[in-house]
Amino acid sequence: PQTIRLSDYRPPAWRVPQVALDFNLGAESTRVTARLTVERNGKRSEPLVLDGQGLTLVSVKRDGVALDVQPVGETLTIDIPGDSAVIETVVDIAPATNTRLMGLYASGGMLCTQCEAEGFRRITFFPDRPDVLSVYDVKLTADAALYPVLLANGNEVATGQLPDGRHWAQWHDPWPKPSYLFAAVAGNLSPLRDTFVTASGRTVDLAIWVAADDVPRCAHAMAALKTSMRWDEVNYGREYDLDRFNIVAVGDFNFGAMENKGLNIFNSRYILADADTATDADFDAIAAVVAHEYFHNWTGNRITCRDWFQLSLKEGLTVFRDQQFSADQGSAAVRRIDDVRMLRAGQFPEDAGPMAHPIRPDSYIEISNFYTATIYNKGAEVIRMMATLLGPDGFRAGTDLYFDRHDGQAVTTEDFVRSMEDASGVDLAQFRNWYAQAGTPHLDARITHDAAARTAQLHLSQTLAPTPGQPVKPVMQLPLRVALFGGTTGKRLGDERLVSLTEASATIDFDNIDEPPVASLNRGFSAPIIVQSDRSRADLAFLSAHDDDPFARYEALQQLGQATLLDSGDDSDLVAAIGATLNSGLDAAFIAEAVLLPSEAMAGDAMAVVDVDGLHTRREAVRRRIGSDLNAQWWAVYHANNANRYELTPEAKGRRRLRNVALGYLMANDDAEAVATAFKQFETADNMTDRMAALNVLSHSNAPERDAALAAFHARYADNALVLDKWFSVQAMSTRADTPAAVAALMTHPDFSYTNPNRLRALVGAYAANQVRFNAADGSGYRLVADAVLAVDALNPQAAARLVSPLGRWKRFDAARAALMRAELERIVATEGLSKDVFEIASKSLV
Ligand code: B3K
Ligand code: ZN
Repeated sequence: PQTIRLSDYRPPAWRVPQVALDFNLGAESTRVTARLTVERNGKRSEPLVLDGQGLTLVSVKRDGVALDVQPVGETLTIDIPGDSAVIETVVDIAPATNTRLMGLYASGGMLCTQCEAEGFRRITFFPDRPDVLSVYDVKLTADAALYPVLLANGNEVATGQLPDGRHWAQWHDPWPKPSYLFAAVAGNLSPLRDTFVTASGRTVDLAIWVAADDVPRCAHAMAALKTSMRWDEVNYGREYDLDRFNIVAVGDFNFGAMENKGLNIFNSRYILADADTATDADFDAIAAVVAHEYFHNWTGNRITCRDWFQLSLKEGLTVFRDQQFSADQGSAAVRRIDDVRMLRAGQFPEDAGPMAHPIRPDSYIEISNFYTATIYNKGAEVIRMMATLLGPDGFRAGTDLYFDRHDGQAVTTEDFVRSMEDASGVDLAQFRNWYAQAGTPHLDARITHDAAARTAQLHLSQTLAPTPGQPVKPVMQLPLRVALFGGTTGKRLGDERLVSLTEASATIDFDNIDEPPVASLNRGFSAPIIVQSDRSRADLAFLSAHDDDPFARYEALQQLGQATLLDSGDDSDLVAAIGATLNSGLDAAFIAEAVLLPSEAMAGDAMAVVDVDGLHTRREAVRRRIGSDLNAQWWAVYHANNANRYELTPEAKGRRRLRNVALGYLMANDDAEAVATAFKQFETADNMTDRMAALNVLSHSNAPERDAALAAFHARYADNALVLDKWFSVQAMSTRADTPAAVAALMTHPDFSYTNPNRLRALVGAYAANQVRFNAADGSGYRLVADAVLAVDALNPQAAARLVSPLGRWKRFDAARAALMRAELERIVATEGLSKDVFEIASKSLV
């Protein structure tokens, strides 16, 4: 397969200011007639080259005259003598057999589209690239009984009935957009409706479209939509720009959701929620994804990407915006902890592995493989660092200038950075390395104290290891929030400082330091880096009790936990620090996160070679010790946070979380009272958070209540696909030794399906994240995942490719496991007819 390079970018030879699409819809066969008004872009003499994939071409006309042309491979080339023309193509497509879920496909009786990044070419012939912006007129015609609702981007301008039982709707989107933002839906759907009055007083009709039974489960998503619309007006000065905003939820969807202009299409897991079926984490994720897609209306749609190498222009910025939004809705500290946990779990391993790429990559084989934690989550960290360096006013001036300057354009990350610089006067020359460099910088920090001179010196030095294709690294600019605490008084010594480290090493001086200081470093996780310091276990325990930055306080306890997992020594200081945190009187949601041990994956990332079994044994032993030494405290926490009535407030969510963390520690020793308590909670819970938490702790247990709970859960939710996903996941993530066999059996369960991406991720994706059981020494986990990759690749390459990366981590493991993982990667690469999606990840993983 061909490698696409950023350095080969050229502007399009033809522009397409107008598009008229006419869909004659049917699940088995849909006819698409497209009329493109094309104009030569400058003086280039090239023909018009249109992309098309899997289309059956019926006819082509140029200015009304039939042409005798045929596609070659995946392009259709049309000669145009003058500087403009109207090109009309007619094609047939087959939604019902479209298992890739790209282009127009069928899901649960409805027809819907997914175009980003390159799905529009599976609907019609088109220059399917983000720098071609067009105004769309779309007519949808379909059977009125099967598809009573017909939706497309923008505003509905006309509808009508046909004598044969079919009907039609005509939609117009006044905002020029790239083809990846096109959307259409036909289905038997019911709306939850609402309205929103914008800052300038326009009323917007809002609707969330789902199956009739699901309408009551849309209220939370609707509330989140309205909150995010207001939030974007207040915080970024961005108002919605159409009279309608539609959201459709579908059961078969390759990722979370899609920001199509005025017609967002969502994976139903990010829309549907009620107390009985969704956990607190689900509710939070729904609000975050609804906000994210809404925020794309400005960061992505009004200003879009010039080419797909610029993907982080819209994704990093929009993730940053949704993180800020979520931080404003509840505990900002806990939200930051979640964001960093996700970055460390998903992005740091990527940055340290074979697929490491900068947030602005230089090349790709398949763009779908680059919707990564690096582009999204590290991309958001890069925006956050600029916000830190510019300060709130400078950053807002920067985004204002960006919206002003580039509205209606398809631009680059460089355009964004220049707006930031021009508006604030801050020089970001060195900072730009963050866009071009892969890898996670390491920072070494040591503190020295001169008691006589009453000064302290913080010695900092940074390194960035080579990554594939980038053997030599430049010095990065690291914005570091630091503070010192007095080791005797426990008080902060002076103000927090923002240090901008621009050299390989530097010493920062502090005056008036009268007691031995302990350094609080990278507070708020101000830079997405790995910090190594000479702080002792006592220093970390001290910070976990005294640091006044909540993230740093959490981090101190996590680092103490990490140190405990990595050495076999005494763990009583950790137990004491956790006990003290439980008694700190801090917010329950914060305590719940702080007292959790780092995951096995997190601890493994810090080892030269991951010791799969040793780490599991050690972590379980530490957990049992925390569970038994603090037994009385855990019971007290468990009972003190027992609500008698379910509420969805931040306080109630925090109490549920802490109570369920306590239940986890109580279950660490599998004692009878804890098992009985968990089972009772499972049976009597009035909400999914508590029911699922109980099922989760039971899933690791050998008690008979475990199987009883799993059976009851399945029976209760047999008709709810989203809840059944949880039933699959909880078994795939069990630490029990029989999990590999259990997962193999679940692969043949009647409710398992290779074609539904949620179900696939719930079972196979969850299993691949179960460090101790996926990495079973006999290689059975690797074989199971590789078999799944090959089975799914024939149906849905994007979904298959996502499952390959766990195998690509072989360098991190012992020689025996590495050989087994490589053997599976080799088997995948040798398979005939492999998609380029899977080929790219598997072949790069072998290097
Ligand atoms: N922009 C979409 C992602 C599309 C993924 C294509 N492979 C969702 C989002 O980031 O909002
Ligand atoms: Zn996005």
